[in-house]
Amino acid sequence: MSQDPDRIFARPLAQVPDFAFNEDVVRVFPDMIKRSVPGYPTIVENIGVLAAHFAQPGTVLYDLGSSLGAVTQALRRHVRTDGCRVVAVDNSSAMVERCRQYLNAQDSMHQELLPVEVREGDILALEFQPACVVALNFTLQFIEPDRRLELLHAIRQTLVPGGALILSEKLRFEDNQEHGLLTDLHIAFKRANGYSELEIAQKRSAIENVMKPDSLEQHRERLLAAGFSKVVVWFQCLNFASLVALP
Ligand code: GEK
Repeated sequence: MSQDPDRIFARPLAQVPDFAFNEDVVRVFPDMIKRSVPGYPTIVENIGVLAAHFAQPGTVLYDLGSSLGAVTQALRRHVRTDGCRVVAVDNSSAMVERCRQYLNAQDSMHQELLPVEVREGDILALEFQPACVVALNFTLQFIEPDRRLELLHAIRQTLVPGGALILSEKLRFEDNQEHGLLTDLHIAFKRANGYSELEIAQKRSAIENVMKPDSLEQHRERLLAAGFSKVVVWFQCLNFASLVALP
């Protein structure tokens, strides 16, 4: 499978359209997310490690907003618990189609992996089965802000005792100086990964209407309001963090 370099915003665009998870993005997605999200490979691999800790026999592990299934693959590398299965859900048909190809490739190279089902659909409309692990890896920030609590509530309801939600997000900061510094450092990270000033500026304008980050305080409050009992930050790099929320 091709792993094309991300050049989507390399040329000046007369009008920058809103960012969409279409075929052009799917083609470059592994390169794009690695060069844009500090800590992404570490987060993905360790979601597998964390999931193995929380896994409970006979339950489901969900990868919500699965894109190309990087988290699903990590779950299948690390979790060996009896009777578990993985359900990956994304509402981009281009992502789902390519994700299935990646998972077929994983199946052809490894034995005894957890069974997996990739569904095309809206995670807001999902009928959940009892789950031990739900991963929202950089997905909640793309959900309409006024639907986020409802989704977290549904996840809380579906988690079995001993399970966990793993939530990774880009953060905004309530302190202006902290927000400004971490934003500048994130731009430096992207520059160091080969993105030009034009690419950085055009990507920012494409994404600002579709991706709405919250602060850590908002996440904590909302998770507690959804019925979670404990929220722990297990990873942060610049303005990107991953949390574990316990039922
Ligand atoms: C990874 N988790 O590589 N229902 C289903 N999918 C959705 C919805 C929705 N309502 N809204 C957005 N998506 C992945 C990365 S990317 C994050 C996740 C990023 C999907 C959308 O189609 C996209 O594939 C994914 O959520 C967000 O670990 O690109 O920054």
